This record gives sequence, structure tokens and C-alpha cells, in this order.
Amino acid sequence: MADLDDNKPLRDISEAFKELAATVNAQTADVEVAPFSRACSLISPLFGCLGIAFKFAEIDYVAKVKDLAEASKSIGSLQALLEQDIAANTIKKAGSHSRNLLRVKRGLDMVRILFEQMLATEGNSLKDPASKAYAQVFAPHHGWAIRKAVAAGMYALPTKAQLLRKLNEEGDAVLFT
Ligand code: 1PZ
Repeated sequence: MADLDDNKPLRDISEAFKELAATVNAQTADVEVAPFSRACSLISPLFGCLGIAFKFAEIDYVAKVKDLAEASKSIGSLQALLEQDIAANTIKKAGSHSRNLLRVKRGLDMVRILFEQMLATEGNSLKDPASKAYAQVFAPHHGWAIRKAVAAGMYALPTKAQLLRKLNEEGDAVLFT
């Protein structure tokens, strides 16, 4: 299990995405690939807190964020990244930056909806909030075998309180139960 020491990964995530949101809302500059991929990489520690069942999701997500970080060395903005793949007709090509960006964006939606559902759902179980988030975000895009594996993994999730303790958010656990 991940040892997060005194880190507060949720705060780090929140700060990074607030900065990105400010850029998006200002509408004066394009979103750069580098800060975007850096913010996305802050999600990775969450997987270690969800148990071994989500190891496959972690490997897939981390590889795709790494690809975006690589892309940031030669491509400035997310807009330019998409335009490049549109011009080359590689939007849907396996492993293309655009396709990876879409998968990573779904990962972000998954995290957002998971925490919204954690706040909206009573009790200490993570299974219902996680199942709802997965059903909304990934299930429509995953085949039968992956959906079954994820459904099985849901039984091995920690409780809400355990998750928040691992994320060093113990004091706020009461908000979620
Ligand atoms: C709390 C519960 C968390 C549940 C997380 C469920 C995540 C779904 C697990 C999916 C297993 C990943 C298996 C690989 C899927 C790939 O086929 C696809 C397509 O990739 P491509 O063909 O383009 O290479 N990949 C994805 O759909 C991206 C999966 C990323 C998972 C990120 C989840 C983030 C959740 C974080 C929760 C803290």
C-alpha cells in the first residue's frame, strides 16, 4: 500500500486543477500540455489507496499521462495537440496523443464524479459511489470483460473512512459519512 506520509494528495490535486481552471476560464491563453499532464499525474497516488484490483487502471492511466508529458516537449497546447492529430487523421489511432488525452480526461471525470458521489451518498461504503462513477464515465466505452473485472474489483475497495485516512484527510472523514 502506498505510503503517503504527511502528503495531502487531494489538496495538491485541487490546487493544480484550480490553476488550470483559471486559465480555461480566462479564455486568454490555451491550456498548455505540460501543466495539464503534471496535474493529471497528481491523481496517480489515489490508485495505490484503492487496492490491488485497480493496478491495471493505474498502469494504463500512468502510461497515458506519461505520453502526454512526452508530448509537452514538442507540443505547446492541448488545442495544438488535437489539431496535429486531426491533420494527420490519427485522432482515433491507438496510442495517439489525442486518444490518450481522451482516456485521461475520462479518468479525471471518474475522480470528480467519485468524490461528488462520496459526498452525496450516506454510509461508509465506497462501492456505490465508485460503481455510479464508473457506470457514467467508463462503462459505455469498456467491453464486457473489463466491466466484469471492474465490478469484481469494487468488492475489494476500502471504506470511505479508510480511503480518507490513507489520503491523510482523516479530520474530514466526517464530511463523507
Ligand atoms: C474507486 C473506484 C475506481 C474505479 C476505477 C475504475 C477504472 C477503470 C478500470 C479500467 C481498467 C483499465 C483497463 C484498460 C482499459 C483500456 O482498454 C482503455 C482504452 O485504452 P487504449 O485502447 O486507448 O489504450 N483505457 C481506458 O479506458 C483508460 C482507463 C483509465 C482509468 C483511470 C481511472 C481513474 C480513476 C481514478 C480513481 C481514483
